Amino acid sequence: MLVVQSDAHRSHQPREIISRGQAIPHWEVASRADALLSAVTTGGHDLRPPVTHGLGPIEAIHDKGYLEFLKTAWGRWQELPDPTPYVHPYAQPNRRMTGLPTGIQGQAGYYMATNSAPIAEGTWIASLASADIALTAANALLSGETAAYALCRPPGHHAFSDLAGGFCYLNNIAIAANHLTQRWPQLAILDIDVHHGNGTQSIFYERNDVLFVSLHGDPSDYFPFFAGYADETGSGLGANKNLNLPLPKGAGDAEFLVALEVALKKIRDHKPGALLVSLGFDGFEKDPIGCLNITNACFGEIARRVSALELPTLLVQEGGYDVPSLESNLSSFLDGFNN
Ligand code: Q9C
Ligand code: ZN
Repeated sequence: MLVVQSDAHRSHQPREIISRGQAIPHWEVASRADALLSAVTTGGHDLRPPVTHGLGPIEAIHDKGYLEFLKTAWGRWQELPDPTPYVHPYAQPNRRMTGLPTGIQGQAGYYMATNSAPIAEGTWIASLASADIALTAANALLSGETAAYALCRPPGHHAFSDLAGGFCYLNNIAIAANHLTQRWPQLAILDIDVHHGNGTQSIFYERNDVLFVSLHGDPSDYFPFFAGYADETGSGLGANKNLNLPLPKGAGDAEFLVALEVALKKIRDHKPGALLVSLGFDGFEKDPIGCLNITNACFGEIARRVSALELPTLLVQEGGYDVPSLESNLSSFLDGFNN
């Protein structure tokens, strides 16, 4: 399979996130990409670097003020008294107040939905490269490849048009999907990361061209908490073009595969010209922040069923935090996809 990857992600090394009021080491680390790359090299896949696409396709999805914030936040933060090397939000807007402040401290809260997407010195550069990886892999489908894997880091599915969150800054899969609508007027996104793809859902919620289907841990007691419920089905033109399949905490292969069949039927009925997959391995049984019990073999079975749709398919890397098992989980998926 054609794989797009780059080393640019290394400039994004935020040290910690705030979890339950405590600073803990960040889960989304550079060694994740090394482990995923090992699977690609041992599998003998065809590696290529990303091509720079500029801001055009990114501005088609993201708010201008948000992009300006991401680009300048770290430098502006350094001008605060006693600056820290990572931008973290302090006060955030909510149901009762939503004004847009001018200062960096207030803007950090305005543009960051969670305490788990800090901005390091190289976050902007790495995020741009990650979006370019998805776009370059998308272009491979335009040139006739039947499948491509975008080894994106940082991940993207929790990023909204104007919000970073949950380890994500730019929504790589949304940027790539929007780019592909020039060629395929009907697309589908299947999100199998253990967390609901709240950013992606929001971006396409009122569109009828891009169907969004997500399998994830039940958000009633799991991140991202405020979206991912079964009654979120799309609105306006997008009515009935959003499907959430929340799974109970601890669900395993059998329950996941039953939900996957429901997802695949919804996708077939939409008649997409191509498919994009938000590929997370954090549903794995040993994932340190997961809530499901998916086995290594099941990732291969998921891939076999997805590839049986026989659609041009773009695989976009999202989460997966048990670093020692990432290589074998990606290998299982890529092997299943090719069989
Ligand atoms: N105690 C992705 O998988 N919550 N993002 C972490 C740790 C945030 C996951 C809490 C999880 C975000 C792309
Ligand atoms: Zn995740």
